[in-house]
Amino acid sequence: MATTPNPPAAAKTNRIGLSVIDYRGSKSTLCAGCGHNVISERIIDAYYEMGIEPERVAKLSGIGCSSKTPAYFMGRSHTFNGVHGRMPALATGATVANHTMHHIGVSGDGDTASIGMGQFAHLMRRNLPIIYIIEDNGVYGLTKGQFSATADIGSTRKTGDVNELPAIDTCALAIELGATFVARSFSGDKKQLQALLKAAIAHNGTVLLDVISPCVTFNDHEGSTKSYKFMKDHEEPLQDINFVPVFEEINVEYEEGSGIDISLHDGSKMHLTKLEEDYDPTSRIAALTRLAQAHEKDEVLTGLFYLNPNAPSFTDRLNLVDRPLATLPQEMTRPPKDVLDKIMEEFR
Ligand SMILES: Cc1ncc(C[n+]2csc(CCOP(=O)(O)OP(=O)(O)O)c2C)c(N)n1
Ligand code: SF4
Ligand SMILES: [Mg+2]
Repeated sequence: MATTPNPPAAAKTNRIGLSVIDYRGSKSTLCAGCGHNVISERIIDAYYEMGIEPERVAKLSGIGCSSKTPAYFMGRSHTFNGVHGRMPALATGATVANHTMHHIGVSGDGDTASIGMGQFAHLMRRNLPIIYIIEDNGVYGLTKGQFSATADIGSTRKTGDVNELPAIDTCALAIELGATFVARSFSGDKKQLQALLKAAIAHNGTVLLDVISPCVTFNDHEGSTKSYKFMKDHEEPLQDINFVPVFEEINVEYEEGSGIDISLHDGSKMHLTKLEEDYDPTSRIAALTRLAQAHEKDEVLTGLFYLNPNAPSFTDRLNLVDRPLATLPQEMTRPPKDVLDKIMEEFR
């Protein structure tokens, strides 16, 4: 007897009716196994799960393998791939021009901590509302694996050369400079990275997310401190992070005193189960002290180091109107003729 085939299962959709395919980009041209590809996957999942319209997202980047990745996620979003180290200037302009969009900047450790350092510092001190991701592999991948400024002292290249300069800790710097959500993760830590990205989307202010992202071609060997093996052996998570978006009910019950809850700008919540007693991520001093201790102990600390959900962002301080500046009519953007005439009179 002929049987009727089952109809194909409907694709799963998020709260705005889109499927995860709607958040994908072009096929990656990066090396197979590159940590950057995994981060793109997490970004796709995070925006899909948060139900953000892709058309409401602007992606900014500089130059490097990492800076190429915005082409590989959210193909329906807006993208500007700029000059090496200049993503922050682009991001500042784009954010001020239309702060009703979600802005995400992707940079590399070279793009940020070498040529882009000046721009990075000023973006952090302004608390611009943007997610700034550093895909951190300790090398300039695109130009064939020179040490970057985040390479740890004593780490070796494949050729055996030893890095003799101390690393710049971009997280410590970001906290010092004024960023209001500062975290480090590892491309191989799916749960932690996903929770941090979703919380980052809910935050109003600068999110600096440094993600250790091994370069399988130039920096994944014995002796490297940014390899998959080194990270698997040395990652020290500060907390177990659970994120509950504002549109979902909290259905996980936590034992009293098992951690801390933090409310984010949009009403979403983070529950941090402490793996270290007494760590307070709302204290800048605690964060800077703990990062300094991690350096002394050669630990690769990950997790949420610092969060201030209440500080005004750059666009709050500017008191911008809630619409793109380019759509404002002339009557709102220039003084009327009689006022201009009066000013001109004063110069006669
Ligand atoms: C003004 C300028 N200087 C130098 C370069 C060469 N360059 C291209 S990418 C890059 C470094 C990229 O390293 P990183 O940001 O860590 O990205 P990765 O490739 O490791 O992801 C350099 C030095 C350039 N493109 N432009
Ligand atoms: S060279 Fe390194 S950073 Fe660049 S795509 Fe290949 S693995 Fe990734
Ligand atoms: Mg790099």
